[in-house]
Amino acid sequence: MSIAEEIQRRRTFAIISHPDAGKTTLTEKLLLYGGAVQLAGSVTARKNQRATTSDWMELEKKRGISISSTVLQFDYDGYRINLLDTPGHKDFSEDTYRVLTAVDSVVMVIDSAKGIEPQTRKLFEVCRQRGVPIFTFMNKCDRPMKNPLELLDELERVLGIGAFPVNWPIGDGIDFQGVYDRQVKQFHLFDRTVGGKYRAPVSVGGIDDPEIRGRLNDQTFHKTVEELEMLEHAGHEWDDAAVLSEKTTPVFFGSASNNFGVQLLLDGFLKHSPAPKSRVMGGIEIAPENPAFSGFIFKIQANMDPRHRDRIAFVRVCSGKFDRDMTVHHSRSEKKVRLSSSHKLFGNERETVDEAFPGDVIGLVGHDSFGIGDTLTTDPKILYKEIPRFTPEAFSYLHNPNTGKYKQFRQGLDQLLQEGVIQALYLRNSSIKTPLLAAVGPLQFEVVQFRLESEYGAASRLEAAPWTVVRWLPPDTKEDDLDALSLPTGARLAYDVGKNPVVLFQNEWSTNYFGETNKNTPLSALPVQTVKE
Ligand SMILES: Nc1nc2c(ncn2[C@@H]2O[C@H](COP(=O)(O)OP(=O)(O)OP(=O)(O)O)[C@@H](O)[C@H]2O)c(=O)[nH]1
Ligand SMILES: [Mg+2]
Repeated sequence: MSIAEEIQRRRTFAIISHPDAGKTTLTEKLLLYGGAVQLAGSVTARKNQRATTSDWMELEKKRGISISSTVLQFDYDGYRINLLDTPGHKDFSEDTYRVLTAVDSVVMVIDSAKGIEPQTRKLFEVCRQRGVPIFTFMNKCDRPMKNPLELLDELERVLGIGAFPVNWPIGDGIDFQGVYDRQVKQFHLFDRTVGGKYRAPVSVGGIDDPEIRGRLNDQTFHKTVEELEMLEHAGHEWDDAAVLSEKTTPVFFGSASNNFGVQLLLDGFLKHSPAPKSRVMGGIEIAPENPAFSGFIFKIQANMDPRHRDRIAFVRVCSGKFDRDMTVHHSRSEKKVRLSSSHKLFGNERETVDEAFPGDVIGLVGHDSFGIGDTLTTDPKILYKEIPRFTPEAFSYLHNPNTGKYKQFRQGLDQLLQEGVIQALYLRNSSIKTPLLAAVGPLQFEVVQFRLESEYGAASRLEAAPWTVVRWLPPDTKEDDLDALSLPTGARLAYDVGKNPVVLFQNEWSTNYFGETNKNTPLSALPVQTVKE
């Protein structure tokens, strides 16, 4: 296969939504229908745990929510799929937003009973800004749902995107029986399977098929036919160009937990979603066909596999071909490094990979100098600046209650900081050695404490700090200038990990007051040099 063909068959996408809409459930079902697992939940069922392939962390199993994104690579129908399941909770949105830099399209999952929820809306905006095409899955049609026409209307009204229904739900709630494929004008009526572990048996037929008609009661049949006529009347056609330019989102209905509509989503998505395309960086266009290998690190994760206890840097390949053992330029250190330990990823399972192409996400092990955002390339002129930063809004001290475990505590915390699980700040002129942690949301503290304990055997104790706002000072601010600032009561000066000076404020009011009393010192919500160009 030529490189061009390899690129064309790659599909790299994320599943996004508000918490609990069913992303992880849908991920699992895509694996089932994609032939990557034989039995939904099987990877972990073997170990007698009720969990999914993509929620593999202890804490995720315990809380039933995703706290970290997961990469799953598999082959299906000639495609090489790189699927990324993301956490929905806003406290973990930094992780989700980083993933959005690494994908070419997304599947947005909506709980059909709830419609568009706040976090979905935010993620949608990010996709739109980045020019990422969006496919929509209206999930949980097996529960009392909103009127499907209303759901389409909501997409157009709330998100301002055209909605094109690819299939249509037949009945809802306990009467939900399947979907109508508007492309080929066929009913797909499914049977439920126990726990949705196996593919749902399906009968397929046209509107005149007596078997199909016999399975539907008069009310459901007539309602569906009426709605379908209305849709026909509206006269929209599938328009690939409108989807790729984010003007329209194709909408699929179904139920992930019952496996209804999953196959149609998978096939429709693969056929119409984009292969990897060029990226523009600093005015230069880097096409995937560019002979130079290039990619960037969008995520770092340690201890994925308790048997290995190492850290993986996740790289999105953007151009050229990756070969195991190749030597590349590493942007942060400006050094040449040899990439020997490379893996393809499937949840927390990994397998050595010898080559990879644009669109692929690979895991590199054993490079302590790699950080989030770093570019790896054979052409040092290529430099990606993709990774977004977030402004922390929650601050806490993290104490080590057990001095005998100082080494584990420190080592664990350093690792988690490097992963970007949380940020650390250092108070200026302070004798306190206790780390001050800064998070986008408080659940991040819980993750740090849990992982310190379970992965490093280090207990910890949180103590709330009195600030709620952090602002960066101009990076060239001198120590003397810092001394000369007039700080409102309760505010403190500190440094971030990059030694950039920041001010911590108790509240917005105090932040504004600083602005008035220090008119020549502009504040910024993010470190100045990393603000996206
Ligand atoms: N009735 C019904 N329940 C569903 C369906 N799909 C998922 N669920 C349930 O919804 C709950 C949340 O599902 P998840 O897949 O964990 O949701 P998520 O979007 O991954 O959640 P986060 O990752 O924490 O944001 C679980 O209890 C699922 O069993 C569906 O089609 N119908
Ligand atoms: Mg999840």
